Amino acid sequence: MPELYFTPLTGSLAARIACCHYGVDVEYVEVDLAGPRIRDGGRDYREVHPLGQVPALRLDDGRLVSEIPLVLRTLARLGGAPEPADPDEELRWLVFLGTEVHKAIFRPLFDPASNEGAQAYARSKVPTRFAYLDAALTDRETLLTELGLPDMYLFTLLSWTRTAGIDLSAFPALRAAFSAHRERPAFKRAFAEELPLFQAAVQARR
Ligand SMILES: N[C@@H](CCC(=O)N[C@@H](CS)C(=O)NCC(=O)O)C(=O)O
Repeated sequence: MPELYFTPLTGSLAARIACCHYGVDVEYVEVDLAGPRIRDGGRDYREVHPLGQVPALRLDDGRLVSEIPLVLRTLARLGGAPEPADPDEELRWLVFLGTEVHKAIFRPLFDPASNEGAQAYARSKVPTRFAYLDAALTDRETLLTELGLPDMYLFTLLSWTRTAGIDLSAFPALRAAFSAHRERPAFKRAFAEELPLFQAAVQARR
């Protein structure tokens, strides 16, 4: 069975949503990013992924798949999902979310090594990036013509907005898509599975 290395409620949540949505059986292996260590047994996670980042997916043939766009696409294929109707559009959204939103906005806001200047820079990017997403979602709830991988990644990123102090009220379509995703069974289940793990990890750090 493939192994999915994850840390609760981080970017790897998108991968768990994909597993739930496409019915992919994986063994979940929890990583404490502070080490980074594999929580059970304490092995240095960099032996698995030299960058120490989650998600990472160990396939049955031993290959390690990393980078959220590829991890998600690989999980969709493992689950037997049809290829996307417009693969370029899927790639465009996954890369946009990874670079313009995940790394440009949330990383500087959450990284303990960040500073006020980096955080102000990240916040300055919110209006244009979120307005761009809002415009794309104005007459539909999904970034592609149907529910797909970009929505799983977007939901994951939006689940951090409250903690990051980002107000979604100026982006009604984005907020509506977020609310709709929250009710979808796979999204709901993945979040519900990770929340107690997240709370336990926070507790263990105290
Ligand atoms: N480019 C990577 C970024 C993944 C990423 O930033 N994951 C975060 C959790 S949300 C992480 O592992 N942070 C720890 C680190 O970067 O050292 C991807 O797409 O998978």
